[in-house]
Amino acid sequence: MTAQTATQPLNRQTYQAGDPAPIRIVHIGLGAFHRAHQAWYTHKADANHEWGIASFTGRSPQAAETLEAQNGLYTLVERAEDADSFEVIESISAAYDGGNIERLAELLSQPTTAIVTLTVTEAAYNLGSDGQLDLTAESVAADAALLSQWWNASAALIGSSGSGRRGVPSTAAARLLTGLDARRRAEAGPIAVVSCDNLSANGTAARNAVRGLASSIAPELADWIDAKVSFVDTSIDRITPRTTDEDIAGVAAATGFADRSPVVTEPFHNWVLCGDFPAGRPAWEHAGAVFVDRIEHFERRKLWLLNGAHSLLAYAGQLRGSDTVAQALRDPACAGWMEEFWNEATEHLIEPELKVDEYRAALLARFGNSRIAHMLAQIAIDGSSKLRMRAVPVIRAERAAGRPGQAAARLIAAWIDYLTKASSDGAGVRDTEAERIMPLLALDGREQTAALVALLDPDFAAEDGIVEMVHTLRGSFQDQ
Ligand code: CS2
Repeated sequence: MTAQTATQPLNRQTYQAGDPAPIRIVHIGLGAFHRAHQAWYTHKADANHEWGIASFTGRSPQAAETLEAQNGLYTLVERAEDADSFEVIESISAAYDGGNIERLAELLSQPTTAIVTLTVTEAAYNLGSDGQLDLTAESVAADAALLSQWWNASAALIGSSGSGRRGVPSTAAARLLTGLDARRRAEAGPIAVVSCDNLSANGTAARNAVRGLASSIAPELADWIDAKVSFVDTSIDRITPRTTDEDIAGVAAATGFADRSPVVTEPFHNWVLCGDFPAGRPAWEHAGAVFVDRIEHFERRKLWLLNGAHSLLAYAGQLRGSDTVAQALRDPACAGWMEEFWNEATEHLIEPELKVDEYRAALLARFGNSRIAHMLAQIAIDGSSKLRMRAVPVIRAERAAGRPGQAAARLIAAWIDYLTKASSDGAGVRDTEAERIMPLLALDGREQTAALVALLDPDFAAEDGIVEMVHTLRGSFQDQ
């Protein structure tokens, strides 16, 4: 696509947007998905501009700097099979570097701040296979030591007595805990924390991460969290690939605004939420969000059918030479394995309101949208934490029903084959647990399979037949 000369930069003045809405939502994890999802829902639902978002980056400050230069505005490109449509999203009132914990604490100390949303990736919760915070993980241990030091100096994590305080916690849980402690001391009242990451029981996962850290520092912090923080469970869905330079040029050509940070996403969107918002919330239902009393079955449908299939295509597809989801789906072998995996998972998605047939048909169309270049390499990252949610539970459910769970085991086999290939051809292992994975890749044959299966679930390695089944499926991806 060739860009016409963009006529003007994008900001609240050039776009003639109103003043930013007052900040009532704090987000951690300013990335494309957040901007295609929670920020879009808020923009659509908040006609009176009452709910502004302050969005903090996860790691580097760059995304915040780019967005701040545009006063929080960006273009959302909805990419359908036949055409793009463009809309400027106005709900982000401010963007900050995630390391700016003083600002985070300041915002959470305000009683008007009602919600913290999170998109920090599955791996960033640092939970062990028992679902509890892994206090031995290097980043967690470092943050626990830092926060304990601050606490021991002044019985507070941040604030007036902070002179001489050094360092910034790196994990999302530690940053959030610092902000929550400021709220506790300001007596600013209860608040909702809403995880929007692809974890089953993501509200409990967020609680385990934050409360686990709190209780390692001081019991009163954990007690305050128990009394005042509502952890909301959600199932979130919108396929959002990384923005490319071509997308940036396309937005300039189509809109006349030189947006340096547009987001491209599919037309489909879904948000299911379950839990309390003690300090209020936007009417997200006006934008299509659904509030339910029971969410587990919706989570399972999304994590298994969409995300599980994504991971299967990511590993098997790349082993067979595909680069994108749409390409892998056009490969009959990959499409067949995906259907087999869906058939297994569907056995355990029995609630009629899940409308699994419709959901599967819609997924085929969504995955097949070849105008969305969803890179398999992007999906393949952090397989260890993803497969614990996407493959392990399906195998468990199948075995409880007296069947082997072979199609889900194939996903694990594809992951291991992909890892061995990536490490031997020099591409490297892109996984937060790479340091644990790398030595296992030096093992041979069945021993290697057993070790990697055990990394996903220690019980599996001990259970009769699972390692064997995975091992037999290995090496089968390139020959069909
Ligand atoms: C994907 C998800 O990268 C991945 O692991 O499976 O990001 C997926 O695209 C989203 O969950 C869709 O809602």
